[in-house]
Amino acid sequence: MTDPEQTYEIQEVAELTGLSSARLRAWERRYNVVRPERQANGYRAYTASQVALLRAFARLVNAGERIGDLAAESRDAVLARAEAAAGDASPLSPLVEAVRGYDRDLLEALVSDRLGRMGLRRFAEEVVLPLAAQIGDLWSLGKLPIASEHLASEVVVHALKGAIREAPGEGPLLLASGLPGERHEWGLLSTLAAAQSEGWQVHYLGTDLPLDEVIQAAWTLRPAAVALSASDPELVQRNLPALNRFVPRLPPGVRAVIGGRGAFPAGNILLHHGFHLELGRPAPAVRR
Ligand code: B12
Repeated sequence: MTDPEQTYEIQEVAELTGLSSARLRAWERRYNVVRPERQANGYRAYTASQVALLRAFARLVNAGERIGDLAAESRDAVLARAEAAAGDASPLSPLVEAVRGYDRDLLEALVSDRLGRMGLRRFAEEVVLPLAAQIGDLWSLGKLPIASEHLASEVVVHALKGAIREAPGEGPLLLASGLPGERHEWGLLSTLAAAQSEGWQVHYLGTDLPLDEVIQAAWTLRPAAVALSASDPELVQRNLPALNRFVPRLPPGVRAVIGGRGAFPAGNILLHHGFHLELGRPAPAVRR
């Protein structure tokens, strides 16, 4: 789930931490909070564990601490305090503890409780997405074994799929799938949860699906839109020849949408080939 080779540019880090690029540069210059390597083109290349550390700093600064004081502390002390602060305040901490303890029964019970109380859309936005970030951070910092992440994925993905299927909706049909080679489902399923609450009728085909299969399903099911998800820009590059031919091969009038963090670097090319980058609200005119 985390790739030690994977690096992030400063705009991505700004998005992931909520710290502006200017602030990231200032913290590096004045306090040496993290010192990213430089790519051949001179751009900063942050590792996943540096991003996790910056998130810990950001959390404590948002809680009123001063960056100058924090920078003087050891990194382990900052991480421990950020984690404790998150644990005290966060409604997620019981879930994280269940993940850490490999306690599947408890995790399932907590997930089903949150889903029941919050409804699918809020559950996706307020539990699933922050939990993904927290689990990703813990893993990057070597504080969570892969088996714990797998347990979390099993439970969260199962809950999202079940809830989407339980209330299928009656609006225009939205077919969805992850690109060939894609294994991440949390982001797409959370997006589908939001789409469903806006009136789409969602049909999730699964992830890592050949694009020909998606086209074939579209001809059979005649959706109003098809949504593809890609977490990694390299995956988009690899699939680019098939993506470039994708939209004209769909039945006429079907809106093709591609999203996920991997889609944006190739955004202009994808737009040029007929993709939309936002799902949008279902137009009543295309309701079935
Ligand atoms: C769980 C997990 C896994 C699980 C996934 C299981 C499952 N069934 O989903 C497994 C173990 C399979 C996995 C594998 C890997 N993972 Co992983 N994984 C995660 C983790 C912890 C959470 C899952 C996740 O999907 N998160 C991302 C979601 C929440 O965000 P998102 O996809 O961007 O989606 C948002 C938007 O983009 C949008 N969106 C998404 N799709 C779509 C589609 C449309 C149409 C629209 C409109 C919007 C939209 O909706 C979401 C809400 O805003 C994250 C950590 C984290 N911080 O999130 C890492 C993470 C995603 N993984 C990562 C990596 C590097 C990998 C591996 C390459 C590791 C490896 N060396 O093998 C492999 C790749 C496998 C593959 N081929 O896809 C990196 C990705 C870095 C990047 N590319 O930017 C992350 C961020 C961890 C990190 N910090 O390095 N992983």
